[in-house]
Amino acid sequence: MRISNKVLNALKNGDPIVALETTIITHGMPYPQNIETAFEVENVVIKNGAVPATIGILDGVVIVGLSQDEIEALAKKKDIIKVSTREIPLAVAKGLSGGTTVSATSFLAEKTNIKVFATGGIGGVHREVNETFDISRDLEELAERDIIVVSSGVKSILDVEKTIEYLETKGVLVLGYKTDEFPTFYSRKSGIKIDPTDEFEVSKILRAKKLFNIKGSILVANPIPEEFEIDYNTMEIWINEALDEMKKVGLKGKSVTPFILSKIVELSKGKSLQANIALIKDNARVASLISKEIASHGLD
Ligand code: PSU
Ligand code: MN
Repeated sequence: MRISNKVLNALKNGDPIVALETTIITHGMPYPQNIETAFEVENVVIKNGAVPATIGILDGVVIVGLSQDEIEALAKKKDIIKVSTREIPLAVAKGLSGGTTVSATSFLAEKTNIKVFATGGIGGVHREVNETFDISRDLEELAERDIIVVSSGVKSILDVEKTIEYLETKGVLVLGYKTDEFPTFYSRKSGIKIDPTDEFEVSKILRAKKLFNIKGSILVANPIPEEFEIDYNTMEIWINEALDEMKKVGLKGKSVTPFILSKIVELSKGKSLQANIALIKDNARVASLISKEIASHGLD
């Protein structure tokens, strides 16, 4: 495992750091928007006064704080694997390259002592869970880790209500960033009420959590900026079409989410991609504000 000098310095000085995942680059977006977005997201973090730590695996080496060249190499590589926590040792042992999912990135960020992580959407309970058993490792990992994840909620390709229930069972606190409604990625709405919060309160909650030694991550759900929101019903049509296509192809397991994502980009003629880029940049901004607030007060 290698930690970049920039991230090492920030850790030593107690500067705010924001972890970023790479499955979004390797499996979540097409080339070249994936690389452009990765760089733009890092710039948003820097502009908002924090240090970006993009995490991924290159030729069997886990890297916390990928350089621009390394991000580019990752985005262009063939045979790149999607790495959730269970695949970290596999990639290391085989010398493989991989994009780390929310689960693997949370695991590695916590190992490095990074407290805040920004992503687009986390994985969750799939709509046909009764038949498929498909529940993302992300949910278990968030329960076992102690990190703050900023995401735009979860995509409505998932069963949103079941995902929220699951997070409750597993002890993951779900809060809305300046909203009392859980967002569903492309849409700011879901009809599901949650407690609203802001960066000041999140940093206080973290200190209280430490006081009582309560484990489990906090999911801060930040709704997509209004101007990029996609109408819920239009999205529903595209999602159902993508799910039908998936069933026809007979896909299962870890290729399900990447397949649906790329299908929706196709069906929406790129509109979903623009939304995806806008929301992850805004999540990086909110994560930076939270990490700055935590860094300025400490955790004791
Ligand atoms: N949802 C998105 N974009 C993504 C992902 C999820 O809108 O890129 C990625 C994330 O890396 C997430 C992973 O951790 O997919 C979840 O995969 P699965 O559903 O197979 O657990
Ligand atoms: Mn799955």
